[in-house]
Amino acid sequence: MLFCTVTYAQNYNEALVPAYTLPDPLITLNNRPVKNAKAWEQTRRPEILRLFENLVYGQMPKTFDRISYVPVREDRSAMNGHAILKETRVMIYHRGDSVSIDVSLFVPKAAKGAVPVFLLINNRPKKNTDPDRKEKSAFWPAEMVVDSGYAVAAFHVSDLAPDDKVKYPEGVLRLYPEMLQQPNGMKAIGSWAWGASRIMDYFEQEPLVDAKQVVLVGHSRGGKTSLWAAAQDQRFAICVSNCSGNTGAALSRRQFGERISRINTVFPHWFCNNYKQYNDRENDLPVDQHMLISLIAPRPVFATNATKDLWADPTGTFLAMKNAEKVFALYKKQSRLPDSPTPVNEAVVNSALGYHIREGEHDMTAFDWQQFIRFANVHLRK
Ligand code: GTR
Repeated sequence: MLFCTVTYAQNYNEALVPAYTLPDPLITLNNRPVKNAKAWEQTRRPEILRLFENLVYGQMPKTFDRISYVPVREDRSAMNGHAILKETRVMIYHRGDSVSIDVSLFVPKAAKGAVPVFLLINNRPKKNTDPDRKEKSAFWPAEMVVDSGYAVAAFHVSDLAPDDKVKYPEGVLRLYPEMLQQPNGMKAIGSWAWGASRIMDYFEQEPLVDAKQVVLVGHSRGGKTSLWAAAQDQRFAICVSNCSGNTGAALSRRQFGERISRINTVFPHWFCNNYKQYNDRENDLPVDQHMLISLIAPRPVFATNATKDLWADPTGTFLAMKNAEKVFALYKKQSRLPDSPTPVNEAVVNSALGYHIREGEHDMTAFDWQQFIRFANVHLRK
């Protein structure tokens, strides 16, 4: 038997980053400068959104027949009496078929009125978001978030699309099978992002939470998803993208750590088929990831990295955030990111574009969540 191993040359040496020119978020495809928020919203933002839809993440379905919110469980003395737990099944019906998304929501018991909520896109095993709190994980430190006065919620990506290159159509895409034939049809990451928006639909009619103050959180592949969901759906108030790396918050053109060719080969079920044209052709893409972050403006974005996670290109993430600043500036939203990457473990939160690099591995930890809460404290009114 012949074993064939494909190796991908990965660069971890800053000196070997090739020279590159980023597409300008403020120059239209017709070469016109974008000078104000109106021109951004009317011309350039839709243009960039279409490019990401058609070339990277794939289009999302715009309609469905019906949605319903089925109460599953309510426990008014969860977390030793500190929280109300509400479990709900969000059911989406289309063309005689349906998908269901289970959402767990903890709301501080002491809250008066609707509270802001952190929503996690869970791409790790379900035990990380155990509603019974028998298992506790720093990946979703629900008690800590509730103690800070916020509600906290989670759903699991597998309810929308299995994270598997063969099985990914066995979720939302069952309702929209035509997308599978389209070169710009969404796959798993689009399906997960679509799910985040359906949870937003639920929040809009859930009296315990303030749907105008939803902080969407994702880690790694979930962090790619949180950015794409917040870019698409302007109802999300804040986006947190933790260690999201390639095709997340990191610039592709730097070709540092993971590259487009590698992500499309190992995870062919994440992005649309058109994206594969850009394998080893980063410079031919009319977008780079600073433009994805720009689409979220003027809403605050917080991105993170970890010192040992060079795969996700921390410097490229910081630079993507820096290169989105001028779009936020159209809205007079100040970025206080320094000119060069921040010192380890020092979060910049008092800024429309927030960032930290944490000591340690590719992960989402209590330290990360403490900074998300600080960031929300600055940008939301509780
Ligand atoms: C890696 C992948 C990254 C990131 C990560 C994760 O294998 O190359 O892009 O998504 O998985 O999701 O933890």
